[in-house]
Amino acid sequence: VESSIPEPQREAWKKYSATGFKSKDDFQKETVRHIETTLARSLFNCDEKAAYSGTALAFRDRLIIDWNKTQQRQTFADQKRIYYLSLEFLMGRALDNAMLNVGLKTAAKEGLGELGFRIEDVIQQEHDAALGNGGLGRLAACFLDSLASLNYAAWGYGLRYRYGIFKQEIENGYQVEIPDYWLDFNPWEFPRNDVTIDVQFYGWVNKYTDDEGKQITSWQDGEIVTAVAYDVPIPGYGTATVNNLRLWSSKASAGEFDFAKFNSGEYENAVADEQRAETISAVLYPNDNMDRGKELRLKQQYFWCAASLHDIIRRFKKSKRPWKDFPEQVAIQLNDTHPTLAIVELQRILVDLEGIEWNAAWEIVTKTFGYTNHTVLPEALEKWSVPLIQHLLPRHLQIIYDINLYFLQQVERRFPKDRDMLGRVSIIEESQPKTVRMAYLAIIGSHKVNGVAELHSDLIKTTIFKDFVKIYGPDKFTNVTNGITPRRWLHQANPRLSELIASKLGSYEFLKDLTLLNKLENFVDDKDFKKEWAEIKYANKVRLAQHILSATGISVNPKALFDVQVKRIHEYKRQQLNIFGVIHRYLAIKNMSAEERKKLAPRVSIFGGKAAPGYWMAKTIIHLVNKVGDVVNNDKDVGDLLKVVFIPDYNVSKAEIIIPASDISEHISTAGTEASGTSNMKFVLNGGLVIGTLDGANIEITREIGEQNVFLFGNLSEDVEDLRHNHFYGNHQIDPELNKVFDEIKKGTFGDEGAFSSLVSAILDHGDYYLVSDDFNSYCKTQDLIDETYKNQDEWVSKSITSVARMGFFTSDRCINEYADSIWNIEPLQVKEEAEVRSRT
Ligand code: OAK
Repeated sequence: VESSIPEPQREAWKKYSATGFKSKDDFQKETVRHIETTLARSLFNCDEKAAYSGTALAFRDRLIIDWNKTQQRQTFADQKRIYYLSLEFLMGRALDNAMLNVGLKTAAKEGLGELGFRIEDVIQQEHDAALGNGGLGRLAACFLDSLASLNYAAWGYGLRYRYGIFKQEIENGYQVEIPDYWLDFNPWEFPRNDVTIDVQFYGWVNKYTDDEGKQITSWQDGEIVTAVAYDVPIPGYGTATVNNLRLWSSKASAGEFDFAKFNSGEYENAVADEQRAETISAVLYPNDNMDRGKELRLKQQYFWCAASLHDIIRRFKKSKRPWKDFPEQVAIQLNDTHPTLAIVELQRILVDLEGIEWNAAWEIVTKTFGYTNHTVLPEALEKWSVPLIQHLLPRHLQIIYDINLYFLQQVERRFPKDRDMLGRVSIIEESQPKTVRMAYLAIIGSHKVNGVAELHSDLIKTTIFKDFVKIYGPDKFTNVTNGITPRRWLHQANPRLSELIASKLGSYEFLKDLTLLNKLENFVDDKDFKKEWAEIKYANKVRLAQHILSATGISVNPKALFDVQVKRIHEYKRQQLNIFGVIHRYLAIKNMSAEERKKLAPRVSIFGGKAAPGYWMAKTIIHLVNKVGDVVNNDKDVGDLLKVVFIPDYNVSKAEIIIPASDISEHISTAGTEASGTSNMKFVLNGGLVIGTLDGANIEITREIGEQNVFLFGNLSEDVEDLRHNHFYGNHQIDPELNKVFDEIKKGTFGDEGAFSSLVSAILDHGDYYLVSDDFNSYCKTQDLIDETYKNQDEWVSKSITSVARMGFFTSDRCINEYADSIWNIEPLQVKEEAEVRSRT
């Protein structure tokens, strides 16, 4: 390609081609230039916001150079690419990450200092990119970081929501939702106005025979909405790879914006059409682990799948390869069932538009897709109503029925005697109205299905998908235990700990190979090291205490044990168990003598997390936490012994402050309900200990770091069914200590008891589905054990160091390599520039 350009032109380009800054001076020059010209500000009106903008623009320029080169390199290499389709990418802030990944944070820090700014203040000006709800979206963000850091040729595809997850405020103890408009200044995205794809909705299916006698199926007369690409550069750590995250924004198609209407004076109608189109990518649905089945959500899903697939195919076609090579060039990973329509869309393109025979097309499809399941909760499994799909995507519904027909024929041949099997595994549920079971469609259309932690992967094979194991055999199902990126969750969030570790290990190489942490075990008895370790935790707690004071007005003692539970609020995650435990502790303190009180380790119970706006129980839990806080925090008998704090608006950038400051974090879901959990990994990697049930990745964390370093409690997942049964048939006694907690709530100690009656009666009257009462006693006893253990600080710090040393397995780098190996069949691209040493600080 390059040789087709005449020599003189090439020379001229090369001479002026951007190289990017490499020093403090160049960074300052670029930043000041952006502030003065791009932003039209000066020394005299440059506030922190402008300093952030200038810095971000300078780093953005720096990234673009490597980004362009990466894209060129990947095109020339002509190898297989990975496409990660996710409706959520919970990225958080980008600037700090960009600085660290290109190895120029120190230069920026000094440079900004000389210009009169503290780098921490500048970094904090950035608005979080909060295009996700929780675990699933944040996992996608960690994966992008690992894919780039490991030099895989990978693209993320998502939606460019105008509004991310809502901002949470607390008023009188209640959650209030505020829209998150985040695009006022976003230097990290590049609108590609020339990269557009027209997506069709509605219309009807025309089947006919053409003049040459060919059967034609055409989906026609639909409404067209245009997808416009916005690209976000994803830098790898310590490598020249900068991958791409492509987010689609919807707008009225040029044809659709009705100029006839416009000219005939129907201005408002013309504008209304335009707004309807733009609505598709306007807002992220704020439900975590919950399916709501809204028409606009289905529109979002198809819009995004269709745009992404057409884009992928356009790229594939440039290689001029035959269609059968498609799965050798393209691997598409479905992040849960949200992108399942991509399976149907690819089959439609191959059969209807490319004229490929059904079976040959279907082979291409199934070789291309992999499906990751992220939950077994029934209320989260997507089911779309057949009439809705019929209306919105008539051709796709036909194809779904055909896929189902061929699948069921195959099943019938294999299992002629199992008469119920067909009904059980059918993609179509014979309900009123009929629904499409998206998980079944995803399994049938993929070559691999994976869960996200060992227990979870076993559970999907033995419960919700067990018939499919019979049909396809066990090899189609696999496990890839989740991981987290140590760049953001150790190096960026906890720079002092990262530095201390590097000083002992001799380099920052552990950030690329996390198993190197195991060398820390050599220092578990090193007094000075332990002292520094403890000092860093303390400093992080001081920082969090400052945040708590400014966000809530509550003053907490950083010497107290910080007990943290931050995650989406959900009954299955059991924040109610935690707050009942806190009330139990409060009552115990009230009953203690002065002597006994002296012996107790002071504690701060910290909660954070958003409730879905329509999830009443979750909102009630938030309300109770805040009301308990009001009482406990103002009780003179209690003083510093117990504080209860709800940190508003938990998000990625708050997590970066909260996680490094925890002594104990809570991962206490009903066994078998939390697919993996990933914050458990982040807390342990930052030297916090955990209290947890034998659920999700807690089990593997325990295996890696040792049982003596984890506070486990509660019933096992294999007992859950029987326990629920006992509740149902009245064979169950409520723990007397828990009853005392309920009595206190009913007495009105925490305000109007009616406000919390639903929480109490879920347990007393409605079968206690999440088994709070079954686990309460063991939970409280384990909390007492934590109090005892914390008193021996020396032992505590040893546990902390040992645990960190053994966390190597939980890097998302390991996880991505497993996907590459067992699902995508792809190797990383060699990157020469990697030899160029980057300072990495
Ligand atoms: C969200 C919407 C639909 C289905 C699942 C989710 C989700 O966030 N699941 C979470 O995925 C994480 C990443 O795999 C897991 O760590 C969490 O346990 C799981 O709840």
